[in-house]
Amino acid sequence: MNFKDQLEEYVVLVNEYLDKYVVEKDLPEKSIYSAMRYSLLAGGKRLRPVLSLAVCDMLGGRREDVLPFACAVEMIHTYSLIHDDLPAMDNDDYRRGRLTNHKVYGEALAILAGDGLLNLAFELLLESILKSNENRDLKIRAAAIIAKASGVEGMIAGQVIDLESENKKIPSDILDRMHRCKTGALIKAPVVSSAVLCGADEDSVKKLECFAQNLGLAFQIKDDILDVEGSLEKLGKKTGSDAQNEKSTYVSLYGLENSKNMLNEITEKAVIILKDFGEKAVFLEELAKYLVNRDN
Ligand code: GRG
Repeated sequence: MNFKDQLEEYVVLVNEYLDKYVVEKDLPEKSIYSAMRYSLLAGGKRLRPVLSLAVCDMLGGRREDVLPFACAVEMIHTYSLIHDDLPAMDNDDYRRGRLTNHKVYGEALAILAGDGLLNLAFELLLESILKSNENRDLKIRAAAIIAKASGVEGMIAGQVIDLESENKKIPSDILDRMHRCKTGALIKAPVVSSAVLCGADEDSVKKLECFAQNLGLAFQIKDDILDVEGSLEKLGKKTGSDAQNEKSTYVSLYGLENSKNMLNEITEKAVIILKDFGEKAVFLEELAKYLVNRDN
């Protein structure tokens, strides 16, 4: 299968799973289901679950074992976007090509929709662990990786650094830490948790972790570039917000051209690591290159 068709196949699998897992309910509290689904099923690249599924296929694992973990990460990611867009955080009006959650449902319900998705993600992980005894230790290890990556040693740490570095120039080591935590942790988690679930040996897990670390960094550099060069129509969110909020970014620290060179170099590093996995890594290799040229 060619790259685009394979990518589409993964995205469809994820969308169908999420659509079935988070369903509308005719209950007095039905607005929470509507608010969660509004952001969860609003498109999005599904990069994180796609990474899980691609690692699974590369390692010869079972997709049905990995899919719940992959979708739990996407739910956590969507919660973080809903909260990140709130007036108390980045105060954004558009996300995934539509009005942000709080613009439609109000701030209070948007906070609860984020909380709801975060909780549902862990319900899904626990259900998957409790379902059978098979590979239970691996599933627990995978869930622990996801929990840590989304918590105060991962994504939330990055968000705190981000909030506290508005309107000031931060040194490059703090910028690296911020992005390793805020964006990198939730890109590394689906890769590493999938490798663990598929029973990969420690050496392969380490290599894939290193691949994901570089991919996460490259993804963030591209995100910073798109905030300068992208458009609302293609990105589905406002551009120029980093400059407006006086945020330190790779572009503000190193300039546009240097950032583009860094993006290429770091992507190349990620791709080289995949060589150890041979032919089977071709999708991940193409995905890394595709992300360099993405416009959303
Ligand atoms: C706990 C109140 C509270 C808030 C937490 C942790 C957090 C809010 C926000 C940080 C997460 C964040 C917004 C990171 C930015 C990462 C990033 C580049 C997001 C965009 O990811 P894409 O491009 O988006 O993959 P799509 O829409 O394609 O899924």
